[in-house]
Amino acid sequence: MLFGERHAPDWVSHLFLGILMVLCLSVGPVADAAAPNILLIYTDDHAQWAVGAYGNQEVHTPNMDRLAAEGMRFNAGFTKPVCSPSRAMLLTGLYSHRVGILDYIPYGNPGYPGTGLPAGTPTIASVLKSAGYATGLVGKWHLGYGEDFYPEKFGFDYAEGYRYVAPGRPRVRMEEVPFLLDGKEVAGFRNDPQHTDILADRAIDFIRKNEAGPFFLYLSIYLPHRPWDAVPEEDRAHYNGVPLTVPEPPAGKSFGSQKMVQETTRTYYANVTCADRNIGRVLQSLDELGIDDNTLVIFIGDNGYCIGQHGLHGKGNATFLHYDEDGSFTRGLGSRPNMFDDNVVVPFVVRWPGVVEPSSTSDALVSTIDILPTLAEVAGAREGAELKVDGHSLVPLLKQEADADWRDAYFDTYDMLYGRRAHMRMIRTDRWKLVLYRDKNEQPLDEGSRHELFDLKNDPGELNNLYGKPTAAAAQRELESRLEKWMRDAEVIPPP
Ligand SMILES: [Ca+2]
Repeated sequence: MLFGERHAPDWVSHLFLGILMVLCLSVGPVADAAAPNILLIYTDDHAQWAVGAYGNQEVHTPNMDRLAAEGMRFNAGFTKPVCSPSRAMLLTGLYSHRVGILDYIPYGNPGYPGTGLPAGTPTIASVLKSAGYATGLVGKWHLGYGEDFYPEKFGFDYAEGYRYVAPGRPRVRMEEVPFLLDGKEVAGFRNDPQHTDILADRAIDFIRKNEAGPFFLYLSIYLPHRPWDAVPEEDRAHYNGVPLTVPEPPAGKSFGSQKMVQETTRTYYANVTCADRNIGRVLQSLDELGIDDNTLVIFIGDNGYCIGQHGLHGKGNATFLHYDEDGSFTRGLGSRPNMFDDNVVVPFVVRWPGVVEPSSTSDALVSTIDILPTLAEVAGAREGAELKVDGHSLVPLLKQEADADWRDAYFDTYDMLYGRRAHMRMIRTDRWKLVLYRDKNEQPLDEGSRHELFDLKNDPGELNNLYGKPTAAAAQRELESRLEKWMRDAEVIPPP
């Protein structure tokens, strides 16, 4: 050995210093040593009523319940009632109309081509990356198909498990779009009963590789979105032969078969439980690595779901629930665009050890648009703090600060573009919900009877429409005025 470590000449240490400085410059900012890891879990089409921690005694969700027991459960966490706009809001902190994503993004629809997150849009991933985080996506993306919309273009160092359209690939049917997994295209992945287990394996692998932290992992689980066949038997076993509580049909209506509503609910719960079991595996990996105390975990559903509530099956673009005599679900009764709470208020839980009081709850009106500013603050990300977003940091609520100033009304839109068209504009307070149906030029429809006003204090099920009724006239006037003002302020744009 020419140079012992203790006797290295000065030029060697200078050389090393130089190399270190170059390395520091090339890897970008170094994260604050105290910045926690962030695990953001997003389930798909997951109703708040299908989580034990929200009072359902029949669904088996011990791991979601654990997160609520160790963290804060938000009872009024809002999002969009369908996939793509919900994901746009979550990742950008903006109302989704600001990035041109109004409804779910279908693949290959000639009337709606090239839709996705606009190039250069800052996201949670790009903000945290700028603060020195390793960033990863495992699972569903649904913010555009093809090269222009790869997650890597929006701040993710690593992404897999999403529908992947290779450069130059000819258009194929939606069902035939392959998934990217381990650098390879995988056909039919979504129909593999093990697919959620495989995604959890990949998530655990990412966590292990980045255990030194800080990391941001967006674990976007495909369940309990249909198709519902792709679930291992062990997850179904919780419900075999167990009678389940299901909604009654609305007065004067029939579901055709109450037994089938039970069967549908049973299958849905099995999918929820598969998601839950795999969330448990990922949480356990944090425990085993000893980094659970330094990892902030957020669990949210991307939109809610109805199986019989309001006589519907589905979400913001739900169809009327009815089974034919042979037991098959019929769509012949048409769709019902809506912004019912069952579809826009979702499971919303934050576990942040040492900061959030275990088993705490909040009734504040919060939203997925609040997640980016929250995480920017938690990570000390300067870029995030300077971004103009629609949401607000949840940190004062999470710390239960007595003087936390919070919104007293939540506003949002949903534009249903496929099947039936509908353009809904909503204001929701603790007590009231007003939904105005606009035409494409932002004028109220002539048939004002479609508008909805619900007194949630006396009618939490949103069954009794008070719009135009003299008893609610004062509330209606005030809500309409606030909603009109918000629409101007938030630049709600006419749909295409
Ligand atoms: Ca969804």
